[in-house]
Amino acid sequence: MAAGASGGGMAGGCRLLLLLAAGAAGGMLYPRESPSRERKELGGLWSFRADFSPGRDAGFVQRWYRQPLRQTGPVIDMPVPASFNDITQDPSLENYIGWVWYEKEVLLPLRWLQDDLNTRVVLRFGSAHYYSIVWVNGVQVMEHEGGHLPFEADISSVIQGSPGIPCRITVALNNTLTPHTLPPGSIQYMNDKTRDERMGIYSAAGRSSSFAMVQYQVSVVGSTLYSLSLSLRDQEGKVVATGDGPAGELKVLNPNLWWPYLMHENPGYRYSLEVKMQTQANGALLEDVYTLPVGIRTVHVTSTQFLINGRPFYFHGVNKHEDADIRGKGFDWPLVVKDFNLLRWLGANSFRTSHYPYAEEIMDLCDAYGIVVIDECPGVGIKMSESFGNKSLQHHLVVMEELIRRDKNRPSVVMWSVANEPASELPPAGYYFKTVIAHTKALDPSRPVTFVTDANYALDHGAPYVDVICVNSYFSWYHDPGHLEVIPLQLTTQFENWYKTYQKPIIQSEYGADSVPGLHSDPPLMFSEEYQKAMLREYHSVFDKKRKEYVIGELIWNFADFMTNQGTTRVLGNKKGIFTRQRQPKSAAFVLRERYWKIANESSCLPPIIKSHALFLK
Ligand code: GCB
Repeated sequence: MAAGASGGGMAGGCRLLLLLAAGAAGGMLYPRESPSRERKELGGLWSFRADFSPGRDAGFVQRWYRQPLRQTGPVIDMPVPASFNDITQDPSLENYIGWVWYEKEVLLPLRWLQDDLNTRVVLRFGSAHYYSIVWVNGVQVMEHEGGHLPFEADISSVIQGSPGIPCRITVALNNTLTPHTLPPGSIQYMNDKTRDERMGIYSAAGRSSSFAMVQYQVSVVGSTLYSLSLSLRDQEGKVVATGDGPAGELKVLNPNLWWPYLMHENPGYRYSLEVKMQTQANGALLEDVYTLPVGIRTVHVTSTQFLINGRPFYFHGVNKHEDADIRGKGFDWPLVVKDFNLLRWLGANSFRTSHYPYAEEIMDLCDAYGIVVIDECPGVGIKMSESFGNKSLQHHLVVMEELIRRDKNRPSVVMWSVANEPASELPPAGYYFKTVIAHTKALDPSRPVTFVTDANYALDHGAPYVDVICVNSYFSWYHDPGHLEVIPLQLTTQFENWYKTYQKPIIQSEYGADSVPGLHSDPPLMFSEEYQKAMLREYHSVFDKKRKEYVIGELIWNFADFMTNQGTTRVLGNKKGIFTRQRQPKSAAFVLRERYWKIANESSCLPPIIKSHALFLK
């Protein structure tokens, strides 16, 4: 199976959103309820059918979307959000690649279905991996390429005028990856009779002085004659600035800045920007209201530092995955809150969304708790030379547009990552990353841009274009396995080579070792908990020297164990977690916890912070 295909499924869930006819829908806002907006969650059990026909095309030939799915053949219950691969006991589904069909019949409130109320009904998917076609009552309403990012369509004309009839939503979903998808992939048919060697691949601006200027831009669709008013409220509900018109600046006196967790006693401060639009339709006054949380902060990169609100910020954090037992990749509130509690316990102030955008609800909590995010697009595994061609490049640009459109207003997002470990030593990588990074900066000039490299510093064609060098290395694991003693020399050399070449700050964006929980060995041998701890200590002693110079962060690989394709380096998945897949700490978690709290206490101007098991206080 191609790497990445196991993420198949409707992970982000789908949402139905009611908007007024002339609602401020530009920019595909996250569906928040307001006096003018209602929302209906569509998660839960859906009917599901995988298309096992030889060409995987029976669903299209027989037009399964024209009737209830159960009438086309056998269906099973499938929870949404979740990965369909991980739910059943059927091995043919676990490794299934191709078209699968989801369907749900929904009863909508009567007032949504009347066509004379100027209501707009929008069907929205948070994430569906990888290619989706959606029908409502047999009418195709949208098509979207790419997982992890939202897409939506106005379905008012399809459903209005027929009250009482359930709204049947049918989704055909294809998880096939090709050299031109993001992530790229390829399918390998296991019908080779010879044995050979195979490779598996895989709105805000701010300042810290006595006032801040918040720039805004509102786009309105569906009306040209409207009035817009904006008010910015602080957390006490006091209006601190007002504005009108579709673009402008709000001046905030003595602003409360958005600070990262552990850098301030009140991290994650957000104002509420209420946008009100009024218009006339058919003689009636229509009003649409949307409230956006807004943080005020600045980000700057120098040749040796990463500054948030003018103060040096050191990333002591993790890389994560949206992954858990049973559900696979799928949004889950208990898991999300557990993970944030573990981040707090650990004293982590940041994470990278390796290797794809995470659910918007997770991003909301990062904004609220002050967890700093390096927001990564699904550009993982760009290894084949054909994945650097124009077709892939154009798609990559579109994905960056979708990601920035979704997350641009988030104070927690301090940097975009356009890829993870591409084959950036290949010559076409130069033009490719120059273009992707320039496009990203043009879309969002306010944030630095990077990609995560594991290429040799002297051969990397993409590194000249990044603002921060993010480098992954697995000394004593993938390189010189079992030899912990190589770490000090190799890691020091790694940092010095990158810095002397580029004079840009460096984040160790991945380092790690697998450990099977409960496996012990002294002296430390690979896969034991002791080996993982010893590897951490060796890395940390080098970080401590270099963070006095230009190393600005360390992100452990990985926060928790996670499932992968099978392989000789995998023991029921990747075991580089410092927590198990069930979120219990391994010995390494305690080592990291001591370290992160120590760094937080050293670099904070606050009184010593007490380690706490409590929830984030909000
Ligand atoms: C890496 C990748 C990450 C893998 C990790 C590993 O370099 O970026 O996706 O999971 O190594 O443990 O193999």
